[in-house]
Amino acid sequence: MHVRRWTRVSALAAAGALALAGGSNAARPGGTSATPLYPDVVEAVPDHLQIQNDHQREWLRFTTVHVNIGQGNLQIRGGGQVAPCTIDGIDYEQCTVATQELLDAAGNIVATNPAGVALFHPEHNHWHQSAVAEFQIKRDDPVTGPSVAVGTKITFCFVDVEFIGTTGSQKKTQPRTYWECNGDLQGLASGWGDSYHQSTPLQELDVTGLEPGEYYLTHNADPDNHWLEDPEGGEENNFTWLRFRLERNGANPSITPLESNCVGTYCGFGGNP
Ligand SMILES: [Ca+2]
Ligand SMILES: [Ca+2]
Ligand SMILES: [Cu+2]
Repeated sequence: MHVRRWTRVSALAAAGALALAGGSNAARPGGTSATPLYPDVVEAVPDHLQIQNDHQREWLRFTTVHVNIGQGNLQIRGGGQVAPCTIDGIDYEQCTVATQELLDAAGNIVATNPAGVALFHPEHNHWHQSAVAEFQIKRDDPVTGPSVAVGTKITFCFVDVEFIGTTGSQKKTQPRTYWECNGDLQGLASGWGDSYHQSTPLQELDVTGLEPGEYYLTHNADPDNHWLEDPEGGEENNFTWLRFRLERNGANPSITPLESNCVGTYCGFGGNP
């Protein structure tokens, strides 16, 4: 996997630049009649659920897949400056301003949108986008039930890994477009999914001592709304859940997936090895 390291510029100047990430990076006013094609990010049903024991803790590990079912690519460009930052309570040495670029059918950039911060992730050794999804385990009800485990919003390198269409002609019109975990340009093309296997560091929630019973593993894509998605429902379909049973019959707890609220052909894309 390609890794690009940035030279850190003056920490003070860059920190000032990064502080702008919150809101002043305003969308470019039109000036063109071109219509953007919007991405629409959704979560496949998490798969490969498994309990791992590590240093007296029990971790629920799972594979996640983000899928772009929209007409347009999700394209994110880094800001150029690199400086330390803190995201959701975690300090990172190298961060850069991220900007979503909306493309028209011809591939021209017709609008931009502030997309938070991208960071160099030392454990994965490549660049990630921040707040890609948030995972929780809930009891009783997937929306209103009490949380029994809450993960830090996950950060992720976007690349096109799995094509969700079924025919070769579909693939010709939706080609693989993004394949490097760069800080300066990442994305998820229309019709493509990107996965992190459950063996990847941080694909986990702490379930130490959780009593036997049924629970919901919930996934919320784009929890900080960094990305403009399809105005026709694309912002409303980001929440999915999987109900599962946890049993403790031996030394190690076991997990049985039960059902999900996910509908659509993309739901099963967590199942690849
Ligand atoms: Ca969506
Ligand atoms: Ca969004
Ligand atoms: Cu990574």
